[in-house]
Amino acid sequence: MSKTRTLPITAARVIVTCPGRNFVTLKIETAAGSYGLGDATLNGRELAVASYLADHVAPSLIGRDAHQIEDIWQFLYRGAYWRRGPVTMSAIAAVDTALWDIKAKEAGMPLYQLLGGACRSGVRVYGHANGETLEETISEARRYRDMGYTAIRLQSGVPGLASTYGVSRDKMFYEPADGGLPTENTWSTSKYLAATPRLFEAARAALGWEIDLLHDAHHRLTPIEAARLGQDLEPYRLFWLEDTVAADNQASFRLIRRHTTTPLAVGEVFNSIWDCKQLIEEQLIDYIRASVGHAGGISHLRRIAVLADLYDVKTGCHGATDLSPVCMAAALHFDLSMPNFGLQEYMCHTQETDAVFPHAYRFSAGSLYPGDEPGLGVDIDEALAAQYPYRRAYLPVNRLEDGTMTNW
Ligand code: EZ4
Ligand code: CO
Repeated sequence: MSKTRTLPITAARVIVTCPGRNFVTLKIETAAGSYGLGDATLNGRELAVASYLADHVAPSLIGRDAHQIEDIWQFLYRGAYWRRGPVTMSAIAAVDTALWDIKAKEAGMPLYQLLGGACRSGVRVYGHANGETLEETISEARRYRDMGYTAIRLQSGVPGLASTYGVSRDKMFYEPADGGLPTENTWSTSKYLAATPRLFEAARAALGWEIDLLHDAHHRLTPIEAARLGQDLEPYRLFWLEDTVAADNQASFRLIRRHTTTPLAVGEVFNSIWDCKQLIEEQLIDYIRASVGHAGGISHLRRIAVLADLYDVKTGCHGATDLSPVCMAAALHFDLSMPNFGLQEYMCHTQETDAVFPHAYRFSAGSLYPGDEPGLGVDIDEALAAQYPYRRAYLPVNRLEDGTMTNW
């Protein structure tokens, strides 16, 4: 019997950089000279995770065996006493992702091979078409179709509202964290509910039925409003309707589900299996959108996906620009290896971001391919990263027209 080889962790460093937007990256180094990366970016709360990692997690990692991914996960989760929450779980996710990166590099394999191998040839993604007007949104959707996308999310300005979630000036890089202090937006559910079915009616007339269409309500509805929107959108056969309600109360999806056959997706803000256990077990959703970066890393997201598979729920990982290329690469290895993969969100990063995080993954004909480099296939150029210091940035907040705070 060969003796088990240990791989002591020698360093765990947090790198904060802002190549157009803020990213927090954990770099774990081993005694063998190998290293791994994990994304620890939590949009608008970046430095909280950076401190959690640098001040509390990193000192306790030194000397541990980098190969013991599950044990380290349990050590960080159970050992903190204080469980779950986005800051904690983003920090654990970064450690977990970096350790999987190391293990795959040590094995000389792309990560998806260690996770069981590819279940499909590539990872189908959806792009984001958006515009101030319905016409502009549809012409953006045509542009995405011309780029090869086979699934497109449509978000449009709402007549009577000055700004809407998902609509941006820069058409390739939607960046909601737009202010050194939170921007105040105004919201009207009745205006939105009137405009949205018209958008999809026009989209089907213009784009036909071959393309998959998606939409994100960004947590702004009550369950009965969500049920109404789901019904009104049924004729347009959405691939999914995302985040209709804030899912704090998982049972609230029973009401939505009772009334509509529009497929439901939720979970980009979830950080553990406990946020979606009831949603999955009662088959109240069709796609679970939890991400590697916010839901405890590859190890924990696999648990969620395995549970989901028992109930015919597929994965639909969050993949907005605030998830770094490290997280995107991790998502692709995960997606490729899971039997119940559904669809992956993909928003390109800026050239500045791609330069800081050189990566092997590539887009082709509507899908992403993680590449075959050992590990995640993504690196960080630390010298370049250091040229982009952190800039405080906040997500917007939202008020009803009478001034009441509501969900953004
Ligand atoms: O608003 O990631 O589906 N994607 C989304 C995103 C979220 C941002 C918040 O940081 O809802 O655009
Ligand atoms: Co969303």
